[in-house]
Amino acid sequence: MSRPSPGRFRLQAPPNLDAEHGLDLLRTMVRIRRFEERCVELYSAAKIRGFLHLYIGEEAIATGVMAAIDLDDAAVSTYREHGHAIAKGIGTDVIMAEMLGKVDGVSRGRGGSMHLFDAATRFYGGNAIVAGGIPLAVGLALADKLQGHDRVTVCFFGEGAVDEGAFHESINLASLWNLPVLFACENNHYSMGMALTRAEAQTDLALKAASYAVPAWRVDGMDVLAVEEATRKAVTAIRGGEGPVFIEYETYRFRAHSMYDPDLYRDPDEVAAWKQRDPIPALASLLTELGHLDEDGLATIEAEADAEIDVAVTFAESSPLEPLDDLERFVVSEVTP
Ligand SMILES: Cc1ncc(C[n+]2csc(CCOP(=O)(O)OP(=O)(O)O)c2C)c(N)n1
Repeated sequence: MSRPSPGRFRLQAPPNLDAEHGLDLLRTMVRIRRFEERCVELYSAAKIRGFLHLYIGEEAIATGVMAAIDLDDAAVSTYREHGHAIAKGIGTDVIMAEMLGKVDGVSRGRGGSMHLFDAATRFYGGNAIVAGGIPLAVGLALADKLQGHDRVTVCFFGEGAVDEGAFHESINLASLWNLPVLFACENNHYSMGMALTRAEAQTDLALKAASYAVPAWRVDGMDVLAVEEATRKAVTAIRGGEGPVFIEYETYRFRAHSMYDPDLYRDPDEVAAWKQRDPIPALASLLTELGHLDEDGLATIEAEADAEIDVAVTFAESSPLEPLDDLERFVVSEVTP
């Protein structure tokens, strides 16, 4: 796989970068990072159970993409979705309660880490099935088109999902029917322990999308400003009725696939090289160079994020488990004679 070139990772400032907007992007990335770091602690304390897939290292994508879409646009995600959910605007309190399986969780504690869902912010999951969200996103986009809504659906998935038939069937229909959907492929180069280069004969993912007559391009997923700019361009075209777009955001997860994964398949030098491209210090450095941030400002952003997560954990811990009497609520069964 491609290894980033050594040396300091420098972001290019777009000429019109607004200081407050840059700081907002930084705040969102820090909030996501701190949320997940706290999840690691809670997992070690057995307060979070089951699977836990962390997004650490990939925060620039959720942050940049959500900054480029409207509140009324929809997002569909995967099991690595905490960052998407936070950036979409769901409260960290109700997300944390869901992580702990509590009734005040965003899915009433019935979903946990992989099944965050919130209709109010048009965040349509969290999905444990690789590529499972892609047909759903295309369905949402079809519904918007048929109902005449001027809305876009963003569908996040990993490069591993491009191996799945559901991806190919969905992107084909989206193209054929000219649907308002952004295929947001987060290429972190590994599908569990399987490197992209070992799984796919053609590793140029944009080329696959282009074969369905979908405009497709690749962007540096560690550069939040580049992510936002590319996504804005795509969303403008989609909203303009030009049909779907595919973007490959090149990224890397700094941690193992899940908490159960000993991570023996990645060269530690490769991991270390990608950590040099951490999107958070990269943006902080740029904002500092531009005079929009100093050490105190960064410390404040970090302290605010920590305080927010403290409140979220307190809320989650004090929320009850769903009462046993509710066990059969929302369970639909059909008895055939
Ligand atoms: C249909 C299906 N096949 C296999 C799995 C097991 N599985 C869970 S995560 C994963 C890796 C997917 O990698 P990718 O789509 O690149 O996303 P990433 O985990 O890298 O974010 C696999 C194969 C699954 N959940 N669903």
